[in-house]
Amino acid sequence: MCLTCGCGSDEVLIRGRKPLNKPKAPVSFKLHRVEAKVAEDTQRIVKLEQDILHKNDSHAKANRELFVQQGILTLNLVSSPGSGKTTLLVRTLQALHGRYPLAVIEGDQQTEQDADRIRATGVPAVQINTGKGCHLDAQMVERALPEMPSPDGGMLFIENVGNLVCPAGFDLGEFAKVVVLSVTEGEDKPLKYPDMFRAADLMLLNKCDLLPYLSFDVELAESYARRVNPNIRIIRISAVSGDGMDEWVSWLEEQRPNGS
Ligand SMILES: Nc1nc2c(ncn2[C@@H]2O[C@H](COP(=O)(O)OP(=O)(O)OP(=O)(O)O)[C@@H](O)[C@H]2O)c(=O)[nH]1
Ligand SMILES: [Mg+2]
Repeated sequence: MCLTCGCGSDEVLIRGRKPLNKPKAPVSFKLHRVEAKVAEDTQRIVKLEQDILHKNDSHAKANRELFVQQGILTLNLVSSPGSGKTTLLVRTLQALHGRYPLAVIEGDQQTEQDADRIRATGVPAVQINTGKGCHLDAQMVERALPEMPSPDGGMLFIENVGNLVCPAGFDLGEFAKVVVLSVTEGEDKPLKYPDMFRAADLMLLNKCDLLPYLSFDVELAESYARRVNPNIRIIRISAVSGDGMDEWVSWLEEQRPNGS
């Protein structure tokens, strides 16, 4: 259980254990007391998780209402650290600059480096540092919004903290989650971290320029993503070479409230 983020699970499964030796003595009274205490703690933790998610959902609802009112297409970019979210965003903003009002919220545990990279494109960016936190939540986004010009009628990109687990559970009020998987991470990530790929509408398979140097099997990775989420759309892309950028930009434009 991660109390920092409330992403704990009661579905923990430990595989490949040695068979347990049956205790010779009957189960002691002490063991019953330990079991009762564990059950009580589990109940308390589940309640805490429910409270955290309930509170998050009410802020997410308020954010979503605001985005709809102001005609802002908001995307939540999620991935492992280093898959290329900021590099992709910089290139995307360059492609969209001057066509729509744009803004970015950056999430990292520490530093303002990603927000600085975004600002260098001329697009306003607010950096949220989560400290020990491993994801953004809806209240953080709500607090960041008044700190920059609202991109009314345009697009707001939220780059989540690099983490393929916790951000899956937190609605920020976005229109859709976009998961970035880079080809250096291995094909198996959709199967190992299914919640994230299930929560996303689109997967950007990034760093495709590196494929000639790797043994990464693109079809296999895509079939794994579709196994956990049959409706996921996939775009092969490279933030460095620019391949796939046109398809990604078209996808973004199709998602706008008036679809252009
Ligand atoms: N070859 C190649 N490198 C890339 C591509 N996209 C990003 N990179 C490199 O990958 C590294 C990480 O990129 P970032 O954009 O900082 O990744 P990120 O997902 O924003 O990282 P965090 O914010 O730390 O989670 C940098 O060295 C980028 O230059 C790509 O398409 N191809
Ligand atoms: Mg980044």
